[in-house]
Amino acid sequence: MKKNPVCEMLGIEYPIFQGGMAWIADAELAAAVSNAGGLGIIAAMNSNGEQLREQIIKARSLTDKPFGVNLMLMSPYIEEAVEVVCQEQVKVVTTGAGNPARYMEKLKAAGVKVICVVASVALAVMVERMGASAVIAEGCESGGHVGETTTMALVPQVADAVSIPVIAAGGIADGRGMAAAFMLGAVAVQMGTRFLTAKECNVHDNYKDKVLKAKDRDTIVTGKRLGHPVRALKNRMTRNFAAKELEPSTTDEELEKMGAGALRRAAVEGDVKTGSCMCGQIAGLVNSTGTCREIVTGICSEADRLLGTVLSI
Ligand code: TUI
Repeated sequence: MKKNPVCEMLGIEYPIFQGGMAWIADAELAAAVSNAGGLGIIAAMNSNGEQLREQIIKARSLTDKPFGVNLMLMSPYIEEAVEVVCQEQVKVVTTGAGNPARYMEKLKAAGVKVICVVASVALAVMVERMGASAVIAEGCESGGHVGETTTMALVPQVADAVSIPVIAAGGIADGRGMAAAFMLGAVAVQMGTRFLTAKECNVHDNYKDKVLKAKDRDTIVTGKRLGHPVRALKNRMTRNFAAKELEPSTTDEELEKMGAGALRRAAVEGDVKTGSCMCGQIAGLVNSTGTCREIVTGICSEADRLLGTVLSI
């Protein structure tokens, strides 16, 4: 890889971020990705302040490379999480699932770089004005909480609208995806689904197996009615949810209750029938495990080779 603005800004070797997946992206996964030369990211979503601090300290014991924390803005622990990342002087945070306006000044004053996940050009422009160091343009191919625009359409429009670096996410799991993202104007990529099957990922084996077996049309988006659409693998839970969501007699409270705790049930307990296996559309391409090092270096060398080919035409 040639000189890269995101690598230079963060002091990492390869322009690959690991998505901050709730209940999954722990200190061990983040440290493994950082040790491989990418940016590992700890999910703060499922931790209170002290649990998050433990994860940050654990990551520091496992790697001397930079890593980040993902602040999920809908988390019940968001205020505590912001406090802890400032106190612990975490180098970089990513924000997602909302507008980070309320926390920008505090984070920046503590010297924390803020990189915001955006699903629209409007939010990208807004966070640039608020002092974000970069944006992650995440298309609706992603797993978990999704916007409405595809990566192919979102990334070039965001790249044209902002001057800060753009990281592409959603539907990327190999060197072809990374090279394509670069052609659209991104200078780095973030991947979640690809790291679900990594050797160092502690997600339950039942969840990993389901991702490994998934085909192209095996994900579905539910929860649109509640204002937070979520992409996950089709199973009993999502089929049931999708059917109930269409029934006018189902209340929003009933739907919220069905969704509550579902990700933890799948990711931690391995209940992949009644739990939610959040995962992106690219799962059909993820057919093997591998170490984080194999994933990061393999994808970068494939992208490098492809981009070289494109550039030498
Ligand atoms: O946040 C994610 N993905 C997630 S969070 C999550 S945890 C969860 N658990 C249960 C129900 C719902 C979520 C699982 N996956 N990705 C980042 C992301 N942010 N994707 C889309 C957005 C986004 C969407 C709209 C960011 C901002 C936005 O607009 C905010 C505004 O107010 O303008």
